[in-house]
Amino acid sequence: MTRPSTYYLTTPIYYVNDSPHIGHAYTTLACDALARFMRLDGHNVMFLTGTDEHGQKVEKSALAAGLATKDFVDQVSQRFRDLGRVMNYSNDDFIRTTEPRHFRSCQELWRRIAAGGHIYLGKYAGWYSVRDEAYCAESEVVDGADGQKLGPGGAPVEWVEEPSYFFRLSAWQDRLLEFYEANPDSIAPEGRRNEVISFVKGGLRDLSVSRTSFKWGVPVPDDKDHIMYVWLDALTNYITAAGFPDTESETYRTFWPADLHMVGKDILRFHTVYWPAFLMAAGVAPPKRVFAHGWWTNEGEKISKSVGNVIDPLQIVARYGLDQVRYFLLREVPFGNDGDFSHRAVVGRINNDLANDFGNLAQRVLSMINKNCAAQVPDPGDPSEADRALLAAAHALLGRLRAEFAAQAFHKVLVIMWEVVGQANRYVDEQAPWALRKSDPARMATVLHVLAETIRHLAILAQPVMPEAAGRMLDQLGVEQGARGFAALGPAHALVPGTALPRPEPIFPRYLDDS
Ligand code: ME8
Repeated sequence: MTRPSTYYLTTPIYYVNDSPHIGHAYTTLACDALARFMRLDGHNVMFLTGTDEHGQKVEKSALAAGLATKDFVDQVSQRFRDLGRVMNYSNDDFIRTTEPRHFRSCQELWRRIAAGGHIYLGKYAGWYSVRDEAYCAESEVVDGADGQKLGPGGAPVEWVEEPSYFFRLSAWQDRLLEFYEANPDSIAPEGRRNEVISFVKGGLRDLSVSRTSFKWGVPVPDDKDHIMYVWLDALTNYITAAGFPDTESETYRTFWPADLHMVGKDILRFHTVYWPAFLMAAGVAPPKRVFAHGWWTNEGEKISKSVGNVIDPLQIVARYGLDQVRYFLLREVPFGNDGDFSHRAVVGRINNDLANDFGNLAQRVLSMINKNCAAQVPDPGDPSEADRALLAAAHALLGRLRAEFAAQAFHKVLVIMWEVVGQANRYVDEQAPWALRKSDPARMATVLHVLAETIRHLAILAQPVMPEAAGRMLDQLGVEQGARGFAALGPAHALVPGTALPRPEPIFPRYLDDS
């Protein structure tokens, strides 16, 4: 037997300074849909998420909460795990940067970078944004209200002067540009790639990679006065989970380099400039691809704690239903673009796409089978041209979706699936199986079989985005657990006539507006 191909994908690891919000839920959701798709398509998948627990921002939040830093990070990290359960994420691992395996990995990466002569001791004197955990060049800093200095993202910056180790990032400009050139898919979408290339072409300054003014971090090997810069520590999580520094281990050899780091556009530079440079300096292969998605706003406004409009994923799941939220987030916005979360938009998607289009299709067909075919899969008979056309569209879905998942075009996946939902709804209207019940029961059976087969394809393919709802739909079609992978798509695994079906229950109820 040939070994299945492998796929390693990661989310950012989230700061534990505060509870998770919709933005965090979104990134991990996108990865979850992709991980599920790849597994159902027969790949050996490793899907990683976790929490970023060091640095000044987290330390300050712990202080403000009046808790010991370790107790605070334990508590908040747990909220991210809990979110994972509520959102039905299928991650294979959850990494915390406070774990021993991660200390070992960071320190070994540092040693390898240092051994190559890429690190030197100096002194940092410049601006630092605690909110972004980022150094800011003088030219990036602007005056805000009350004389407060602000960094490029609008976050306050403070003047820092301290002994620091530096990474010779300036020496990596040409090699990074060569890497981008040789690997055109390594940064997506295209606009983000261009942004990174022009940033690197503008010249790179050496990067401060250690801090001495506080202690909440991974100690620099052989120099107890320094802890590692939180971004060097955080980025390293991706190789820690793959087993680094045990580069001969099965996991590492199977999964590194990662196939995809999914991130938000705010942290693109860290992932596409610093991270590949650190890795290349240590003699480790860089990740194959970084995709930077867009930003969610709430009813048109920037989501921020100070505005008080942070969207709690637990609340929206309780209000709208889990798979409804999963569908909405991936369908509403072309993946990569910014998007707006509004109650109206969510209700529109639930009532139109899910209840009217897909839910109603399944409910109509399954009820007719229940009533008119003795609750058994009907006999396919001889297909007509119209039957073949609909089935052909259903059979063609996998190939089309593969291409869209490979490009992380989640919204297109759903648009394509709904084309077939629409086609099936038109077919029901044209074939009017209810009118055939008396006049031509054999033809009615054929029509209902074609429809059930189409729904089987749609439900199998809907599992990555809506695992629970699609699973219930497959239950209602009598599809066994072992026949839900993509290997079961196509005519060879068609529903078997005579299979008893349970009583159909509506899967996507309408949302009755309460606002
Ligand atoms: O940056 N819309 O963690 P973080 C969409 N620890 N996505 C959003 C969002 C929004 N409004 N807000 C946040 C960090 N996100 C570092 C990462 S990785 C080695 C270290 C998502 O808690 C988006 O994925 O600030 C963004 O990149 C991430 O949360 C930032 O999470």
